[in-house]
Amino acid sequence: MTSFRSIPYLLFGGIVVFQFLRQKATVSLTTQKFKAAGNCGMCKNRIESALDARGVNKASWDLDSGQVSVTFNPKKISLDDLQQKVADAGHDTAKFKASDEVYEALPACCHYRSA
Ligand SMILES: [Cu+2]
Repeated sequence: MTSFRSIPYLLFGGIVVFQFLRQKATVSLTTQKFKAAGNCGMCKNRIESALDARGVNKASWDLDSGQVSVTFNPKKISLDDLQQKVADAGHDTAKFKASDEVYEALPACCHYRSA
């Protein structure tokens, strides 16, 4: 039988469940920008493919500004993870540098580092 003493617990439990459902319902997407080095349309495709990942809603790289604009769910993937993916594909970002090995393997037209 439900006694008065259990009411605070029921309320607390109700709040926990409510907050949980509310979090589930609100898919909080964020759009962030970061610099990524590149030269051409092939770079654009490579950068955007690298960002085709779980938690990413859309991503585009602008050739003129060298800026990536990415819309993602921060609960599923972090901005650092995204920058790391781009660096892994061969493109230096604001935060991470591509390894020389990956960079050298890019087609000549994509070599954005000055000699
Ligand atoms: Cu390129």
